[in-house]
Amino acid sequence: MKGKNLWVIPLVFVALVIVSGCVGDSGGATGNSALIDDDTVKGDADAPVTIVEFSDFECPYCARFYRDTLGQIDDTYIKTGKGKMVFRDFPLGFHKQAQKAAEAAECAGEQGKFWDMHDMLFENGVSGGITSFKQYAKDLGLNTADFDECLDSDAMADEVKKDMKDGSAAGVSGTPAFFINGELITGAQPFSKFKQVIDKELQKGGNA
Ligand SMILES: [Ca+2]
Ligand SMILES: [Ca+2]
Repeated sequence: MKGKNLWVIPLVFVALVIVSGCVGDSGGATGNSALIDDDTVKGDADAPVTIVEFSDFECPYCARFYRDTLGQIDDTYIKTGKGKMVFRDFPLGFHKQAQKAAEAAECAGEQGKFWDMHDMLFENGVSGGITSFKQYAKDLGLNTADFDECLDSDAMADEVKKDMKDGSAAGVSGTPAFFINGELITGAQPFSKFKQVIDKELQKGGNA
């Protein structure tokens, strides 16, 4: 009798993962902490806890994380120097605007405005495609000639692809996915989950 109910637990787990993230079809080995790469860091570079996010600007769960959780992580850990955040690209193939949106953020990053474009893309959406990304660049006061050239020439395409490849190799199969000092958290989980893992890392006293 007892044994019959055991299958319920893995099923519930799978359901939780599916409802809180955009699921792709890649996958691989477990994560490691050497995932910062060349991507823009938010916060103190020497902060003891490193949060690497793999994200897709077209994934509603990534937008949910941005809306509901990132601000709390920022206030509690990043602004206080305890944590730093690195954003890496994982644009899923069935999200038609996601690749170019990722490139748009990187092109803005070339002008020192990565996080501004990141916020703009999550707040205003990506359905307008390249036309709207160019408008966002204008609204952010970027050099639009340089931005448009960067976006139109696919200058950042390989950088975005490399992020995705690294993510897959580290075990990411959907978005958002996070490595907190190397520990993988998948989906748009509540702040309490991040707090639990980050606090554990802080108690350890630094980089894992
Ligand atoms: Ca990168
Ligand atoms: Ca990137």
